[in-house]
Amino acid sequence: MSTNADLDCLRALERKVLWLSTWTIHNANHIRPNRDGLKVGGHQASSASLATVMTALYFHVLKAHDRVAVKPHASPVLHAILYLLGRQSRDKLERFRAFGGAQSYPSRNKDGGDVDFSTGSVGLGVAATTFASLVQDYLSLKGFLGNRPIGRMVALMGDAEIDEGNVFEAMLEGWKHDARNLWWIVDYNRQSLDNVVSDRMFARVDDVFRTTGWDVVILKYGKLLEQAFQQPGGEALRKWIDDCPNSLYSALVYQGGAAWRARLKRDLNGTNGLKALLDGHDDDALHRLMTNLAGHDLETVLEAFARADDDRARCFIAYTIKGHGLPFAGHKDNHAGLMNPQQMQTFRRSMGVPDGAEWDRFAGLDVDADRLERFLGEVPFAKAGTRVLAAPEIRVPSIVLPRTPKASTQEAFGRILDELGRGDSELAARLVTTSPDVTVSTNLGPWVNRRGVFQRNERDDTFRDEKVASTQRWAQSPAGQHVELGIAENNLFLMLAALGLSDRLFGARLIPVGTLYDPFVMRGLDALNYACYQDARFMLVGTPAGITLAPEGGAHQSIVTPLIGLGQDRLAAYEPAYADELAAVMQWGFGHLQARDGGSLYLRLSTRQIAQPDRAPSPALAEGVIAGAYWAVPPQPGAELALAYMGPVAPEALAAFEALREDVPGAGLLAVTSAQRLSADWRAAQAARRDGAAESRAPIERLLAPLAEDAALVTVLDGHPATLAWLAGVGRHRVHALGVDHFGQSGDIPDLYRAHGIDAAAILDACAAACLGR
Ligand SMILES: Cc1ncc(C[n+]2csc(CCOP(=O)(O)OP(=O)(O)O)c2C)c(N)n1
Ligand SMILES: [Mg+2]
Repeated sequence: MSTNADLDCLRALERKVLWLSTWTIHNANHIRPNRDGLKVGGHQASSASLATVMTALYFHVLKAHDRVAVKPHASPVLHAILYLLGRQSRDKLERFRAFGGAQSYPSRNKDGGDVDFSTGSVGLGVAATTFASLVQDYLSLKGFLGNRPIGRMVALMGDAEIDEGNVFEAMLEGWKHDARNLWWIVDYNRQSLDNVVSDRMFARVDDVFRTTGWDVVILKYGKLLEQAFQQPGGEALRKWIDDCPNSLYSALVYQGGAAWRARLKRDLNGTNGLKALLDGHDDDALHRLMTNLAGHDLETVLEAFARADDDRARCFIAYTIKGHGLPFAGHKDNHAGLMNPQQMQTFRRSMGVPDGAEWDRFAGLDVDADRLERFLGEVPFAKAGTRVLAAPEIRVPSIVLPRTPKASTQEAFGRILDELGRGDSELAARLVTTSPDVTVSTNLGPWVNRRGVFQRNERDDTFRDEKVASTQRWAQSPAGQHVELGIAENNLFLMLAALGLSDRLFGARLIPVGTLYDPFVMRGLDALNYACYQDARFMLVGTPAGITLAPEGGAHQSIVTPLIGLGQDRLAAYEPAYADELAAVMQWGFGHLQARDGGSLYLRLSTRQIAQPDRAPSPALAEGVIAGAYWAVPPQPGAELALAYMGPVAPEALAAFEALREDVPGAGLLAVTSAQRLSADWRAAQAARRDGAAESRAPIERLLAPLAEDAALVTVLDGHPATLAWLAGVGRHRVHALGVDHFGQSGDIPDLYRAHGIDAAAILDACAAACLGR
C-alpha cells in the first residue's frame, strides 16, 4: 500500500523527534534530583513510546483542521515536533517544566495554539475528543461551520487511561450520538505508572470498542517481524511472542539481544528454522527484530493511517515499548526514569549529535538539511497559520421576567430560557443546552419543547405520533438545540468543555448551558475543573440545591458546592435568591462567557418558592447583584450589626431581621448573590493596594464601610458556613457564620432549617449572641 509519504524524510524526523524530546527532558533544570543525585521525574520512557506514531501523524497525516489530545507524558514529543515545524521556540524547550517554559503536560492556554486539548488528568483528554466530534457535527449540521472542512478528532492515549471510567462513559455516549471523525490511538506499551498492565484486561479492550461501534485496528508487528514470520520457524516465533506475558516481554526488552537469544533457544528448542534465524542476527539485530513492534514501525503506522480514510470512529491499538530506543526500554520502573549521564552520552553518540549541536534541527541525520527544510515546509499541519480560531461576540437581548408574587430561582431559570426560545434572537440560535437525564426536572422542558433535541438523524416523537398526550414534545433532528446525555455527570462537563471551546476549536460560537442536580457537581468535579482549566465557556446550572430540597433527603442535598463555587478558577459562582436577581445575572452572564477576560458561570438554584420583592429592575440593583451583594436594608452609619444571607434562606433572614430591628434599629441586611465575586474582587483590591493603588476598594469593602469598627456580622446560607465566614477579614468584624455542615436528611423545610440552625429563630439567636459578644 502506498502512503505517498517521503519515507527518508519521515525516518530522519522520527529520529530527531526522539532525540529532541529526550534531550529536552534531560536538559531541563527543573527535574528534581533523586537520592543518588540523578534527576528523575522526566518521563523520558513514557514520552518515547509515541515518537513514531506522532511523527507519522504530525508530519504526514494531520490536516490543519484536525484536533488532537496528546497523552500527558508525550508532551516533550509534541514540543519537539512543533519545534521542528518552527512553531515552538528553543527558549521554551530550554525552560521545559520551568516557569514560563514549555509545560510538563500539554496545555491549551499555556503552550499556545498548537495544543488543542489540555491533558494531564488521565482519561479526560481522550474523552474530550468524543465530545469535540459531537460539537463539530452539531455545528456542521446547522451550517455554522461555513466552508471550514470537517476535521478529525484524535486522541493519543496511554493504555492505562482505559482504566478510567470516564473513558467508557464517553464511549457509550459517543455511540448513542453516532460520533464520527474520531481516532483514538492507544499507546499500548503495556506499562502504566507503577507496573506492567494486566494481559487479561487488554484481551477484552478491543471487544469493548467493537461493541460500542468502533472499528478496531490492531498494530502489532512491524515489517521486520512480519518478514521473519514468513521464514522457516517464523510461525513458532509469532506464537511465542503472541503468548509471551507482558512482564516477560518487557524484561527481555530491557535485557537486550543476548537475553532474547537465550530465552528463544530455551523455549523454542528444536523448532525447525530457528537456528538459522538466530544465527542470521547478531545480538543488536536480534534485539531490533524482537522489539520491532508496529507502533515503532513508521511504514506500518503510515499504511494503517492511510487505509483509514472514512469517517468511522476508529481505535488503533499500537503495540509499543515504553522507552523504545533508550537504554531503560521495557523496565517496569522506568515510568519517571531519566538516563544517567553515561547513558545519555551513549545515546547521543548513537544519534550522531555532537556536543553543542543539541538543538540543531538536523544534526546527525542522513538526509540533507535543505531537503528536510523543504519537506517541513510542505507539511499540511504546518500550513495551518494560527490554529486558535475566533468568532464574533453575540449580542445579548434584554432579559426581563414578568413579576410574580412567588417564584423559585429554578422556575425562573426555566422561564428565561423558554422566553429566549420563543424569540428569534441570535443568542437563542446559538444557545445549546445539555443535561445528564435531568432536563425536565431542572426546568429545561419548555425550552426543549420549543427548540427540539439534537440528533444527527431525524427521529420521530413516537408518543406524539401515537397521539399519547405528553407535555414534552421531543422531536429529534439536526436542528434541535438540546443535547440529551445519559446520567454521567463527567460527560456533562466534558460536553460543556467541548461546546465551550467551539469558537476557538471550530471558529463558530455557541452559548452552552448545562443543568444538573447540584450535589452531582461533585461527581464530575475533575471534568468541571478540566473544562475551566481549558477556559471553556459555559453556564452551569446546579439545581435543586441544598437542604432546601427537603423531602428528597440527604443523598440529594448539596452542602459543599458553594465552596466549590468559591474556589474554582475561571468560574463565576452565583446563588441568587430572587427571580429578578437571576435575570440580572443571566443578562450579564451571557456576555461574561463571551468576553475575552470573562469566564464560565455556575448558578446554584433552588426549587423553593419564595415571596418576591416588589421592585422594578434597575441598573443599580443589577450592579449590586452582579458585584455579588447589595444592601436590602442599608445599615445606619456606625451600625453594630449586619445580617448577610445568600440564596433561598432569604425569607428566614428577612423574618429574623424584622424581629431584631426593634432592638438594633440601625442594623443592615445584606443580600449576597455571589460569595465568589465578592471574595475575588476583595483579593484583587488587596493586590492592587500592594501594587501601589492605595485608593483601590472592593465592592464588599465599600459595602461594609458604614458599619461600626466593632460591629458583628451574622451570615447565613443553605450550604457550608465557611462560604461567607471569610467576610470577617474584610472589615475586621466578628462573624457568626450559619449554614449546613452535616449531611441532611428527609423532612420539610421548617424541620430541616431548624435542625441545621438556619431558621429565623437560629438566626435571631446568632444575632443576639453577636450583639452580646461586642
Ligand atoms: C486521574 C489521574 N490519576 C493518576 C494520575 C497519575 N498518573 C500519571 S500517568 C499515569 C499512568 C499512565 O500510564 P499510561 O496511560 O499507560 O501512560 P504511559 O506513561 O505508559 O504512556 C498515572 C497513574 C493522573 N495523571 N491522572
Ligand atoms: Mg502505558
